[in-house]
Amino acid sequence: MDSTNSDGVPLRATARDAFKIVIVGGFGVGKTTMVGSVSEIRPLSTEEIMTRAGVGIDDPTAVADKNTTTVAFDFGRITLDAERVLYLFGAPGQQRFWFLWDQLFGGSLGAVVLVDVRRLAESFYAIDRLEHHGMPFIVAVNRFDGPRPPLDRVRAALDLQPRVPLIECDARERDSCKTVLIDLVEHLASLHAPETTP
Ligand SMILES: Nc1nc2c(ncn2[C@@H]2O[C@H](COP(=O)(O)OP(=O)(O)OP(=O)(O)O)[C@@H](O)[C@H]2O)c(=O)[nH]1
Ligand SMILES: [Mg+2]
Repeated sequence: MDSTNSDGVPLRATARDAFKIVIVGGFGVGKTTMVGSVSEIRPLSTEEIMTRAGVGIDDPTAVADKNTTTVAFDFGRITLDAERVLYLFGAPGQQRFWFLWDQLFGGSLGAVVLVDVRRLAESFYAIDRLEHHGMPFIVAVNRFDGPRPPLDRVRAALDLQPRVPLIECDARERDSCKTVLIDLVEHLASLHAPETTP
């Protein structure tokens, strides 16, 4: 029997394999936006109005028109094919909720680290935690207005290993987000592919 969300694509009866993917990154880099853009079901989100609890901790200046923040996680779904679905979990970005990340990583196959180049340092913690967990990830630079440094400079600034894919995206565009997820799935597949001998 199909399980149908109130305003979304029904989960196919043939779906057998579910893969959990986490979208992680610093405060206000566009994680909730990405889950909402790409999810085929109305995403579950835990947005709350930002309060004074974040004053002095979070830096809202780079995201001036932002007045809500994720306090637990975002959840969405995308069907890959008849048998496989991705479940997307968007992590909360405010530092005071980072303790939730380790639980969110449980059972995840891989992660997307979403980055705002204006605040690169906020990505360090995400990369550090993923490396600590040994979880494969790719890095996606979310295109905000402002500077567009070349990707090789971003790679150097983040001290990314050569095998970690680094791409650009627009978290507001469904096709762009789909490309990010496909790149992650291809990266995961390449890590599990048997070594070929010349
Ligand atoms: N210009 C531009 N704005 C964006 C883009 N992606 C997101 N935004 C805006 O940036 C703000 C932050 O988006 P969110 O999706 O809430 O960010 P988040 O990473 O989930 O934030 P937290 O959960 O609070 O850490 C929102 O006001 C979005 O409308 C983008 O690609 N370009
Ligand atoms: Mg969010």
